[in-house]
Amino acid sequence: MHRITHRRRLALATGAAAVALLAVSGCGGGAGAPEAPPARQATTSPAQQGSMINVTVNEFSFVMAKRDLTAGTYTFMLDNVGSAPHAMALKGPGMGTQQSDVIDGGKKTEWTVTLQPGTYEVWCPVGNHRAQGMETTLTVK
Ligand SMILES: [Cu+2]
Repeated sequence: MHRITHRRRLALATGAAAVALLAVSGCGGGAGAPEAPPARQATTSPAQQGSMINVTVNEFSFVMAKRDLTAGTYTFMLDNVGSAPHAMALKGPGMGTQQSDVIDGGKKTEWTVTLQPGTYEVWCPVGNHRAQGMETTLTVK
């Protein structure tokens, strides 16, 4: 009788997994740190020629978006949000007394003037509106 023992051992080779290292190449500083953006100044836009200024008129108020200006040419965008007719009058250096068109309630008009340094009176020349509060002042430097 023959007993044949047949053993085989399989040597399992454990393959070492190669870990691929991603080399981060810092090449010459091409991709540098982000540069700080240029500083921006939050300026209110200085008065330029033809600057528009919103003016809202009502019974009985006179509201200007800006009342401190520098000398130059301005277009007043007059918006009558009331129901009575209104207008805008100005009195000051270099212009004497002038006024815009009178506009009915719900209408708009534009009025362009050139202002010099000084203080201007602003009011509504319709009826007795000025006495009822439709007036303000404008300072030009
Ligand atoms: Cu008025």
